[in-house]
Amino acid sequence: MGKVSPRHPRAESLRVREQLVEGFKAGLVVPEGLAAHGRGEAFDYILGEQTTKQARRATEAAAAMLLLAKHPVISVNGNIAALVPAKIVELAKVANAKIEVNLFHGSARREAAIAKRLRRHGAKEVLGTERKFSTRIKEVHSDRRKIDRMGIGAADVVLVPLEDGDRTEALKRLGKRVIAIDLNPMSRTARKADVTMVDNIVRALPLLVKRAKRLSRGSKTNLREIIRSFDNKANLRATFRLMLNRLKK
Ligand code: PTJ
Repeated sequence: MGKVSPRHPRAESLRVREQLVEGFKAGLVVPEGLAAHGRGEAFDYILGEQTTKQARRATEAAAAMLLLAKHPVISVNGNIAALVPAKIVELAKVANAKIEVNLFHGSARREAAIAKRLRRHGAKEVLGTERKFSTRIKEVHSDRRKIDRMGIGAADVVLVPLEDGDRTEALKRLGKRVIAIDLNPMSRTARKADVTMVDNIVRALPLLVKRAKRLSRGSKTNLREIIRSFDNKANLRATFRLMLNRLKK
């Protein structure tokens, strides 16, 4: 890892930053992505930089929802492609999901670079880069309105790691179920999603893959029961209380 010793007390956090900077230099990440990561880090610090009980519960529900979906789609942006490309590909295989590049700061060049990175990690198909399948959701007021007809357009469940609230609301209006990964439990995305994993994507994705693998060996009745008994709002409130308690201490 670059110039930072693995014995540095903040080695893991610094390693993730380095990975993101490398992604920036490789043309995957936008400068805004670095700022967004910094905001995430602040929330992660308050959470103790660990996966909480609430995040585990949400991850279980997210895995169940992906496995029960008819057309699950994983939406990928620059930060995700830089930090967890292999896990995205693994999750797509386990959940039989499609992968779609969908960017807030749209750019054909970056779309191609992200798709290439995912393919290098074993993705057979990456949607969101071909004009002929491209369509628009007018409810979205950013470049993210451009979606793939075969991907998010046809999806019943969409996983949106690192999201802006605008699209989550639009996807909900279109009748889709949304799974979000966002370290900010107060964000519009976190509040509007059906399942919100308040966790760092570098921990959340590996755990989601593990849970999906385990649950895929069980029954559909069990998956339905996991979703039925999960209350996203209550889970978010519990996460927020945990953060407040940590701040008080
Ligand atoms: O690659 P693009 O063009 O799609 O752009 C990506 C960014 C991240 C710049 C874009 O999606 C954006 O502007 O996002 P926001 O609106 O800043 O929201 C990002 C959210 O993700 C914030 O609530 C952060 O707290 C959260 N976040 C940042 N890093 C992480 C994170 N959540 C989980 N894990 C992280 N590592």
